[in-house]
Amino acid sequence: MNELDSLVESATQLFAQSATPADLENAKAQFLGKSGRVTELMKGMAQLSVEEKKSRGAAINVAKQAIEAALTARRQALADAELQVQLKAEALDVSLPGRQRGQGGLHPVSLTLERIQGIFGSMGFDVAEGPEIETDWFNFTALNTPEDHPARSMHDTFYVEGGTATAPNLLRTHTSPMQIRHAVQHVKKHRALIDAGQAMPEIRVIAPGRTYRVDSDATHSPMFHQCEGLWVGENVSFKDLKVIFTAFCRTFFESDDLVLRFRPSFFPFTEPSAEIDIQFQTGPLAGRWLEVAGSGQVHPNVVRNMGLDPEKYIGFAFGMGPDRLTMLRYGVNDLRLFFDGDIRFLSQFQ
Ligand code: 2NM
Repeated sequence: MNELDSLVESATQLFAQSATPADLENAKAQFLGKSGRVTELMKGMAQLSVEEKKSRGAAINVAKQAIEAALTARRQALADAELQVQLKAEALDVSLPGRQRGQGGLHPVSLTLERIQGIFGSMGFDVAEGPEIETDWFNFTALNTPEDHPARSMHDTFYVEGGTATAPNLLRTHTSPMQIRHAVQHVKKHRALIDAGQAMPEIRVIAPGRTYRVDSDATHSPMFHQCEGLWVGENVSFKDLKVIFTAFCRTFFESDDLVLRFRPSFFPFTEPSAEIDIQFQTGPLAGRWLEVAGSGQVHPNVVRNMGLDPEKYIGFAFGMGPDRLTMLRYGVNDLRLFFDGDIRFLSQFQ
């Protein structure tokens, strides 16, 4: 191999060993730069004759062009490689499934409220919803709760700013105030009938919603749900309460042999009053008495506050906790899980 061929070969080799464009440009300078090997060869022709210069010059030029071609090829190869790396890094996997829009769902307690409304709706009950900030009158006084009753203290009830004889200033501690509001509306609507001594259409209503008490542990949340029921007419009895509430519990828990127990109790707004316990005959809770509601015959003072004559109108009322019903139905043992907002817990009820 002659001197020029080996020069081309060593240039090509050095270019091939250059791993980056910067290395390659350094390698280029060694051959084609101002004091590079090719330039040196050109300078070395100074003493040659014209004829010799011609042939030597042509040969050097061939070698120079070969080196330039090798350089161009290597530049292109490095650029291609760099592009491949970049493409790989920025690759978009079009086979990946797209980001799904999450499927929402109802909160387990909302599912229970819907269930309660459906069952009582099928038995002819209206649904009444109203304010969560109430007046002292609707929340306590109208419900025959005495001025010195502990529930009225700041230890048990959340009071808000303001508040006059009529302005709302407490967070309702139960949904019974809504029963009074509904009854008053109903009586107003049928006033003429009532005054003419004719039969008023019965009041049959449930009041579901959020309620608030100063209380917080595994079984009490400062915000909880209630659903109260009211049935008032001229001929409504405790027997009707037993029939209605038994049918409700058996339907709600999908258990035909579920047994109820009415245990004497006390509420300011009912007389007589009873706690309602249920007992499953089968399943994980079988045999235990579980308290699910309070109930009673509406107190004459409360009937009067509805705008009705307690000598003529009688009724029963009950109040239950949808949160507790949800815990029993699904076997949840900590009430706080419902209100922590953890989607991993809540999504199990969809
Ligand atoms: C309960 C227990 C017993 C109740 C009473 C009334 C009203 F408006 F008629 F006075 N509504 N709800 C009642 C009665 C609520 O909850 C444990």
